[in-house]
Amino acid sequence: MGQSLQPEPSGERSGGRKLAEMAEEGSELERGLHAIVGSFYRYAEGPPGAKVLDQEAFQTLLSNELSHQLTNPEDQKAALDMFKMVDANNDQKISFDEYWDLIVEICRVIRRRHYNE
Ligand SMILES: [Ca+2]
Repeated sequence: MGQSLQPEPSGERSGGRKLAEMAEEGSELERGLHAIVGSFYRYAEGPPGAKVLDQEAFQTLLSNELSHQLTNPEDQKAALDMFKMVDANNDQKISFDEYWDLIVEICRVIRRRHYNE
């Protein structure tokens, strides 16, 4: 509440705690955006700047975080098909950009289902 959009003092930028606090205090949309990004990093592994989801991590994310959006998240074959579809460059890993494309697709489905557009 009452927070301005002024840049934070540089010393406080690096800490993840500030981000976590913002995620709790923000609007519904802001919290949702934090949840989208945070969900990827909760399951992704690898060096900073190159974190990815392997097939197992992707499947865990699907069943833990997206079970109501997908027809059959527990179905191994369906999850594998989904993995192949989302893995656009076919390197057997899901990058943040590929994950983002999945989120966009899910948003389109939500729009169709709930707003009939
Ligand atoms: Ca990939």
